[in-house]
Amino acid sequence: MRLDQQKINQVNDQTLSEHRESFDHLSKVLGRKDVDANSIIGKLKEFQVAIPSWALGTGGTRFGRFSGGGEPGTLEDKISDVGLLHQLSQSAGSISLHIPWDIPEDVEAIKQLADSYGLLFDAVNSNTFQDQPDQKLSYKFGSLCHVDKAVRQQAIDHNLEVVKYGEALGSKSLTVWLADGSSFPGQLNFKKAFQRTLESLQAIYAGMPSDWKMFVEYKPYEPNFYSTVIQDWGSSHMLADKLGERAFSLVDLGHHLPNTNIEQIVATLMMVGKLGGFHFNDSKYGDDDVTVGSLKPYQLFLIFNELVDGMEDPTSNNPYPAWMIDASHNLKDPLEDLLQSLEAIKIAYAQAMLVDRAALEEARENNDPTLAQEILQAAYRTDVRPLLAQARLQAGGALDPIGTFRRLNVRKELIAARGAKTVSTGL
Ligand SMILES: [Mn+2]
Repeated sequence: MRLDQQKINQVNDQTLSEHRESFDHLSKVLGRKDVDANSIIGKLKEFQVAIPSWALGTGGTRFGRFSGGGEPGTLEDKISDVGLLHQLSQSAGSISLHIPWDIPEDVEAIKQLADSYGLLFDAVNSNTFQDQPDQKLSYKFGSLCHVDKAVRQQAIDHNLEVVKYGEALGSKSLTVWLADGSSFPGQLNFKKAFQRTLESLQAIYAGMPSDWKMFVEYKPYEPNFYSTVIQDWGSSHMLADKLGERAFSLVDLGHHLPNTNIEQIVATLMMVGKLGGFHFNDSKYGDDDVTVGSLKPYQLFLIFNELVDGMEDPTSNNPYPAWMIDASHNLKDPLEDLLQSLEAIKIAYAQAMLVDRAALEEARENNDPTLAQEILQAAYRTDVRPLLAQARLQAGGALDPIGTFRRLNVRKELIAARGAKTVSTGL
C-alpha cells in the first residue's frame, strides 16, 4: 500500500511551526560552534539502511510467536511494507533478501515493483542454518564446515544460487552467516572445521561476479552452544583476508559477548579496510533481542563515532559499509519498531557528525581524558532530532514517522487488506 502524499503533508502541517522553531534554534546553536546544519542534513538524506525481508513480521522466540495482523504474506507485500517505511522515513531505500524464504518468482516484476517504491536490492543472504523440505542432505552437523564433502558442495551450490538471484535483481553483495559449530566439547576438530569453511568460502568467492563483495558475518554462540566456527571478528577477518580484496567482515551489534568493545572492533577493521557490512540491533542478554538504541544508545553513538571517523579518514581504503537492520521485532508492530530503529540509527549518526574531531585529537595528544569525554558527550547530549525531521521534510517524508503511521491508521488498513491472522515468514 502507498500512502497519499497529501495526507502525509497534512499531518506534517499540524506540527510544522513547532518543528521550524526547534530547527531554527538548533541551527543557531550549531552555527555558534561552526557546525553547518545543512551539511549534516545532506548526509542524513543520503544515509539509507536496508530492511531485511524477514523483518516485516512480528518476531518471537523458540517458546512462541504472537503474530500481529496484516503481516506481509508474499514478497510483493514485503516490498510494499519497505516502501511504506521508506515513504515515511526516507531512509529505508533498500531491501535485503533472504533466500530461500523470499525467492522472487518473476524477477522483472519484482524489480519493477521495488523500483516503483524507489527501493534497491542490497546484500542477499543465504541460509544453511536449517533444512528445507526438498533438501537432499542435512545441515544438522554443519554446512560449509561439514565433514562430508557432498554436504559442503550442496551449501556452496546454494550460496551460488543465491548470488544468481541477487545478480538478476541488481544486488552487489552476498552476506554469509553460518550456524556451523558444535554443541559439545570434542564434537568438532576446530582446525579442520575452519579449514573446510575457508575452502568452501573460496569456492563461493570464485563463483561470484567480479564486481561482487562477500560479507563474512560472525557470532559467538547459538544455535550451537559450545563452539561456532566463525565466532568473532578475528576469525571473520582471517577468512576475509585469505579470500581476497572483495571479502570483508560484517559486524552485527548483537553478535558479541556482553561488554565487548564493539567500537574498537569497528575502528580496527576500518583501519585495514575490511569492514564491509553492518547489522543494527540492541541486546541485553544476547543476539538481536531488542530495538536499536533502546538499551545502549551511548554505545551506539560511540560506535558511530568510529564509523564516521573511518568514513572520513582519507588514509582508509575501507568501502562505504552496507547498513542493515537485523533485529527480532518481538511484541511490537514490526513497522513501528523499524521506524524507531531507523530514528535511533540516524540520531547516533548525526551526533557522531557533531564530534569536534580536531579538538578530540588534540585532547588525545595532550593525554587529557577529561576533555576527550567532554567533547564526546557534548555531541552525544545534543538533541539532534530536529535535524532528522528537517531531512525527512525536505525529502518528502513525515516529520513524525510513527505518529503519522498511527494517525493514518496504516496497520488498520493493512489488516483490512491482508487479514487479522497472518504469519509472515522469518524470525
Ligand atoms: Mn546479522
